[in-house]
Amino acid sequence: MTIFIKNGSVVSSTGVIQADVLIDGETIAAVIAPGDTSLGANLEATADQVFDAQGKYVIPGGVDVHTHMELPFGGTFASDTFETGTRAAAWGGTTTIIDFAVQKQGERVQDSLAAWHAKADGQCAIDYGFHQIIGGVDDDSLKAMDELVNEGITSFKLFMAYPGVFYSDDGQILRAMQTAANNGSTIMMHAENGIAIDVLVQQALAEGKTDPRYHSLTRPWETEAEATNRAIMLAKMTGTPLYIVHMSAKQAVQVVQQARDEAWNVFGETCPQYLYLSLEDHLSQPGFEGAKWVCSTPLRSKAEHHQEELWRYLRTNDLSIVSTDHCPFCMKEQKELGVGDFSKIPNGIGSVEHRMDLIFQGVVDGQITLERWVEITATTPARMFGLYPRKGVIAPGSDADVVIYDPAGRTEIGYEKTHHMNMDHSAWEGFNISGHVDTVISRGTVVVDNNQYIGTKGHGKYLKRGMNQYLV
Ligand code: DUC
Ligand code: ZN
Ligand code: ZN
Repeated sequence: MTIFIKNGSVVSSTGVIQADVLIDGETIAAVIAPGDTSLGANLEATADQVFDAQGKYVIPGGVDVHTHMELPFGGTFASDTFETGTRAAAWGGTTTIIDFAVQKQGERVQDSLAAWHAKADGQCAIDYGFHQIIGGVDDDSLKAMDELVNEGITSFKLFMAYPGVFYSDDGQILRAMQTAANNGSTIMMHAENGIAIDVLVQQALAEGKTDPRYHSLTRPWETEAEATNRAIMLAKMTGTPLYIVHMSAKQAVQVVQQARDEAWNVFGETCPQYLYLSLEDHLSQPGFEGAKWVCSTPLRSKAEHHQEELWRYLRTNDLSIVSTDHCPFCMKEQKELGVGDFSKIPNGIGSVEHRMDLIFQGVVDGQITLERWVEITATTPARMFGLYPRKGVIAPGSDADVVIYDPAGRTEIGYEKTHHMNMDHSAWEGFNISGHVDTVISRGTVVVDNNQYIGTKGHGKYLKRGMNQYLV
């Protein structure tokens, strides 16, 4: 099967060129400049399928390195399965996800990984890999980290938040970081001071402050900045690369910036919700509506100008990646668990379908360049998590994960409109994007075209990953 994409503007992290793209089987066969007939003059005529991308961008499929399909959380499970979540991702131009296998205290890491394979294998519409959450750092789980690296799981997430659930203390973090430094893997950190947050939460509840907005007010920016600094210093002691997930506070990113200025291997990630949504406009909506936007780290105050600063840090590469932290919960029977007590609202927002569009809007708004859009949503995620150049770039030999994106199109995001995630609402209701995902190709198979999903469950393959390619 060959596919010929003609007349498009092929976008990479380093530039935009007019070129045709030839796909042969599952990989990119050639990127052909206008007038270059060295591969034959008649490629279009002999191709099995032809797309005319005149006036459109041809980009590598999105790589979302932070999703939580079926995550057990707060007495329930994230509402997307690997089947529904990866289908929604495909709709939105994402062709690779990396999800988190979850080990809790007392569980064998290898068993938790097997459980994640059991959930995902044979279910996915697009390719997928795993990070491993270590929720119980002990001799056995540290040993397992070495084993997993040999199986292509090269990143481990620890939590400084959620005491009694996923939380690791500083000694545990240090030991896990020493192990990672030794085996070459990357530590991913949920950097919030969970011990302090728990005190603030109990005090708020005792004062009758139960509405969803108190979720943010009990997780002030200091709890994120303090934990970020502590994580960086612990990582510095061990020499392990450190990737701070879902950053929302500008003060915390400033700490990352300082470490990067020292050429330490510290990297920051943010998510679309922190670039667009706020405490005032979303989390503070009347009644229980704000529960839709309860996630951690929390949405922050618009008045404090975090959003502008996060965009700026994306331009300066102090934030390297935008992923979603896709963790969807329905209002009914899930978010509702926290009626009358914000601390019982399951934490998470569903965005896996909308990341490429939402960040393209940043290009339209002049926040980032076209090249930077591709870099922070596809190329850097692939390089940071050992998938490059198989993923994240349109180049001969790379997997044929390609999106044809129409900058003249429109995408009206909303539950009744573009929504394919397994949720009963959209956190992005009413967002209108100046751009549209027209065609999505996953490893040489067209999975979305003409506003139709034509992919199949089980097409997506498990990805064994290499090491972080950004280390200095
Ligand atoms: N944050 C969320 O919003 N959901 C799941 C876990 C997390 O860290
Ligand atoms: Zn987290
Ligand atoms: Zn997460």
